[in-house]
Amino acid sequence: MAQHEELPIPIYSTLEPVYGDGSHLEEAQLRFDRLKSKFLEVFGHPPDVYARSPGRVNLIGEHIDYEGYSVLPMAIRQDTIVAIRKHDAGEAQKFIRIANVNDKYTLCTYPADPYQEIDLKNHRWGHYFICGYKGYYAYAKSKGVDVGVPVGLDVLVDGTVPTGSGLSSSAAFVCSSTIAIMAAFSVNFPKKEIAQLTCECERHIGTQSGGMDQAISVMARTGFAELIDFNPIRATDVQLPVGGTFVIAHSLAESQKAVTAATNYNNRVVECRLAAIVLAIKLGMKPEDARSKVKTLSDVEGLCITFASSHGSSDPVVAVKEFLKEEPYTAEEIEKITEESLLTIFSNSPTSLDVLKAAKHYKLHQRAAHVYSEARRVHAFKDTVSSNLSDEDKLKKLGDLMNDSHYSCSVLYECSCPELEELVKVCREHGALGARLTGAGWGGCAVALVKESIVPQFIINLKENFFQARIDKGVINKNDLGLYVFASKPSSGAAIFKI
Ligand code: NG1
Ligand code: MG
Repeated sequence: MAQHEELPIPIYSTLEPVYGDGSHLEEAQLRFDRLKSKFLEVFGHPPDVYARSPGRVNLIGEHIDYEGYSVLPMAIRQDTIVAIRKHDAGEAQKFIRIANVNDKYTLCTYPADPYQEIDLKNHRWGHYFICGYKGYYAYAKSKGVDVGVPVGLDVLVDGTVPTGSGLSSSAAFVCSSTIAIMAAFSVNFPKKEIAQLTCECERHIGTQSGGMDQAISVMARTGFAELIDFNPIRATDVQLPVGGTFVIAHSLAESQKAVTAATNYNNRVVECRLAAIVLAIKLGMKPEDARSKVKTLSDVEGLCITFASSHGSSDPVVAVKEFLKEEPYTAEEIEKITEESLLTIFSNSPTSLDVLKAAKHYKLHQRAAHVYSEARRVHAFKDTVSSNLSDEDKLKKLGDLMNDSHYSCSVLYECSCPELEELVKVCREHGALGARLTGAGWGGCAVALVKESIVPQFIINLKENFFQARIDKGVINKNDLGLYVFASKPSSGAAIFKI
């Protein structure tokens, strides 16, 4: 039997396979009915087909996917649905019109040109659809699909993943867009190819993201978290121990990653690349080889094995301690080691040049120490799950690993914020076995591992000790609390609906 990641996106004629039965199904049915009537109202025709792709919560493995290391997320129930209609080649309408069920997002119109550049200086919500549009054409062409002349597309979007929350609303949107376009053109590819192509095309938005979010959104299976490996992308089912539940809670600080990329997300990608190059040189690689060959910290791990004979350990964390100083590096200090200016090293990457412009210094030691130790924690998490320990002991150990991960994100990677610190603390004080920020950070959500038996009380405690003050100040509405704190079970991956 083919591995599930080799299979194409499933196509369903009913909602049950994804939305189950009972109240969720009713809710989903209403959502699709509303989508269809709004589509008719806006565009004057019904949609041809629908695609959905879920958000995700990352359980452990933060800011290491772009360094080539495995991560361990699970899909959540919240998702983005894209309804689409393709115009015929003969029709006069040659635009891509993207509407949203939420009036906050006004209609975006783009030319039907798959080779258009995305205007990053003017961020518009529709840009995420265009990422998928460009990605589909580039990939389909490379696979020899006859893509024909570009035609107009009518698109209506309905997303329930909270934005800027670290739950990957962006990947849910890019993946559902790409898959909706494929479905409109009656093309389908293996899931792992779609995971790769959506990862690459989301980079058109200007963040140098890794592939975690798209991989889990496309490849998730109901009931499992997934260990995601890269190069090549692979997903391995991880069955979580019974008796534990993951509760997701929003810090209510919104992280606008596309807007703050130069000082936050992309800054860390650049720092990791510089840490990798400097470390490789310190471990004996020639500067010109390090500059051209070393792209990520995982590329340097092999060199640590040689260093083991003299230092008694091949652990890259030991190499970091030995070779990268704790004080931040200036650009000049790094250039002395790399024997090349930073502007030249990153000359092919405009978004990295933006980082250099904004950066005062570079914390190579801290960033590398986080990445290598976090990569190890992901494997410890996976090994704990499949160990012979009792479920109780497993849960305790998983909680400890999550706490360690948070500490590393907060202190070494500096991607937390005061609201997240407070929330994580409140989670731990009220019975969480472990709690950590999830996703890129700088705002967004925390995830807590909680014994199933105390989940309702735990959520009440979070409400009283974190959210109530914010409700009183009018930051959120009391009736919306369920959107900001909820228990989550591993949900299913992307799907196409012909209903
Ligand atoms: P969020 O913040 O959920 O979009 C981002 C990246 C991931 C990963 C995490 C940090 C994108 C699309 N996603 O997730 O690839 O690097 O941060 O672990 O940029
Ligand atoms: Mg995102």
